[in-house]
Amino acid sequence: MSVVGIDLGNLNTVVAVARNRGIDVITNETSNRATPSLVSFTDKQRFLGEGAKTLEISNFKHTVASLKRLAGRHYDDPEIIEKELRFINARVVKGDREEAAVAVNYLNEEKVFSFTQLNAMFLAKVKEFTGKELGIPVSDCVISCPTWFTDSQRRALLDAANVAGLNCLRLMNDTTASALGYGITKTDLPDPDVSKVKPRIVTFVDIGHSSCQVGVVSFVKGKLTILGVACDRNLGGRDFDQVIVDHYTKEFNAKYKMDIGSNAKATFRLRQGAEKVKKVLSANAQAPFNIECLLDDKDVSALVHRADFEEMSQEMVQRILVPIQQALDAAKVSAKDVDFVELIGGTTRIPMVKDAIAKFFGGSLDGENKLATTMNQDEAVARGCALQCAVLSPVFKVRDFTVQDINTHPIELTWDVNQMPDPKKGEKHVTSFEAFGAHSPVPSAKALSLVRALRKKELGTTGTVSMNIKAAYTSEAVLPTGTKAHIGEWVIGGIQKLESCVVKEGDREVSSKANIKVKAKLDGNGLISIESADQTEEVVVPVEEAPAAEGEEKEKDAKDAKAKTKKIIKRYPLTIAASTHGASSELIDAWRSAEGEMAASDRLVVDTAEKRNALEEYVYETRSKLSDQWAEFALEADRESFTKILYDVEDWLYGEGEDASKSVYVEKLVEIKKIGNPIAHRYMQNEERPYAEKELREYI
Ligand code: ATP
Ligand code: K
Ligand code: MG
Repeated sequence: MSVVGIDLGNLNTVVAVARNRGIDVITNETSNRATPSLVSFTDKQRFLGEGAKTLEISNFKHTVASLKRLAGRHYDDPEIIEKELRFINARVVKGDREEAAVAVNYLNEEKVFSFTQLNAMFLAKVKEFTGKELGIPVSDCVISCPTWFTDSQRRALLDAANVAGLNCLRLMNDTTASALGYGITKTDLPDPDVSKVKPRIVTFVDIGHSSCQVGVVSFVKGKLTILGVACDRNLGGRDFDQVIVDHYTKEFNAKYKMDIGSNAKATFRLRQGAEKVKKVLSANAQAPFNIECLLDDKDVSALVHRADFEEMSQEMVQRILVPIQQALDAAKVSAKDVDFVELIGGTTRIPMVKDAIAKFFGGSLDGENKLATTMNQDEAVARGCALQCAVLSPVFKVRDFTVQDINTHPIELTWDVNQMPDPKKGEKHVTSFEAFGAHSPVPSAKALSLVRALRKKELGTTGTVSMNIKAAYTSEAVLPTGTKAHIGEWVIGGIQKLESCVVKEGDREVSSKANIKVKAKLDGNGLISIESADQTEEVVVPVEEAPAAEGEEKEKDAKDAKAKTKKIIKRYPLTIAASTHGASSELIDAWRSAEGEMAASDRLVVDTAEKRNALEEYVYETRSKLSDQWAEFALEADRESFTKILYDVEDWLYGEGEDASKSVYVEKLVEIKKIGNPIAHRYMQNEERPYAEKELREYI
């Protein structure tokens, strides 16, 4: 069984696996430890990861980036227009479920794919190259997501994993993954069994390509507790690239009399160049900024000094300190109580960023500081996910390590007390309750006791009624703009009018109400669900006849000892029907079969190219052999006619046969081998070398 951790980055995805020796990062088909998170569509096939990267410019409009960020987002989300579109070259449209989707040309047709599907395509690729490297099919995995991801974004990623055929055991917050990797490998953590020992406080600052996340974490031997988290959802490496782009768009426009902004591809190439410049400046005082044929066949060039870049980025560097302070505040920890600061993510390589963080914690980059670099900043998240997968996997034995995460967005539950409230009696329709507050521990569960008034008219023919429980974020203000507060709705069905719940005045029934016990859970994925719902009633039963049957709880012995009765709580399980942001099982199935078809069609394209290459190779090799080592084993006339046939096949390959099907190439090769094989055979026999037979077999 596979034990895989996937750091699904907005720019790069890193995959780590747990093996007996420890955690290894997997290399992809081009031997890279990080895979570009991209999907590209062409008339013939899809290209995923590395393949898509090579098409980013030539197949500009049909190569999709920012897969993770746009998953589970609403198309009308103002943040998408304001903050995301400039980083996506493909056309973003509204999907069937009003979610963000793209319209691309694929197999000569315009196709719309939701970002859930795009993530599924990409994850399927990750699954494939990881499986190849491991030599076993991959299924169980843990995938990372930003701490600030909302319910709908989390469900989109889980749906994507599901469509890709991955069994995602846990969606793990980025910072928590890094923290687990840190904690489980350190052997010198304070031991809570030793009295008066203070936990170690580490702040993790992860600045990737698109966002910045901070976590303040307390460690003792065998346990980590996330004390506080905060983030800037819109601050990452791409924003540093953007300041260079903005500056040099102006400069090049003036210097070369061009209008870079009018051309999306030119802007994109400038952005790619800017990223390179930014990276060079992390290690050098200056960097050349050259792009050939940027626009109107004109080359552009400049020399960028680190000091200039730092001046341009000053404001952004200050912004990084905001979530750091917020995370400390949430954790109720001061900067001086922090023992170490671990830097994660590519953007923390910028010296100015490092320096600002060092200073914030009372040091400096040149002098003493709290910055620790005990983690691989590019691989820490993937490694943490692989460790979490190992912890969850039944096939692996890992040292016990408890992870206590934290809830970022407070969630309230709302339910209808009464379908038909009577305002004269002061009855209200709904009641609500903040079930999972900000900074409450994750995972956690809450038991709720609800009362649902029953009206005769409601009971209808079935004799039962239902009630709705809704979950929503308490405040939209803390959510990514445009995120709806609504999370999900659960219909609790089968509520009956039990005799014991009827309130009577004499013989007249005044009212009746049902007592309901519900268990709500915020699980390890950060998702809320209603786990169980029961209707309860208190009944008095004689002691002798009270069986300890299933579903019954002993309450307390009734006071009246003479009567020998006691009260018990009877539970009647209720039905739960959930409707959440996740895709329906029908849609998941449809996406799965579409993915299967696309994958098969991609494979066919690759196989066809292989067969075509085999034919081409045979033509060239045979022709040269005919005039060389095979020459004396065929009559001149036969040689000539065969050579002619080979030339014809070559012409066909570059003409009519350019785009033939796999079977046509296979048939053609079989056909010409029928002519070539007897000559090859005679040649081999003559050679009479001990390995001739073997070689011949290989040849045929
Ligand atoms: P996110 O976490 O936002 O989803 P990600 O995980 O894909 O994104 P990382 O791989 O952590 O992001 O970091 C990529 C970013 O780091 C890019 O913006 C890249 O330009 C930047 N980066 C990488 N190396 C350097 C460097 N030497 N100097 C400056 N920036 C760098
Ligand atoms: K990454
Ligand atoms: Mg990242």
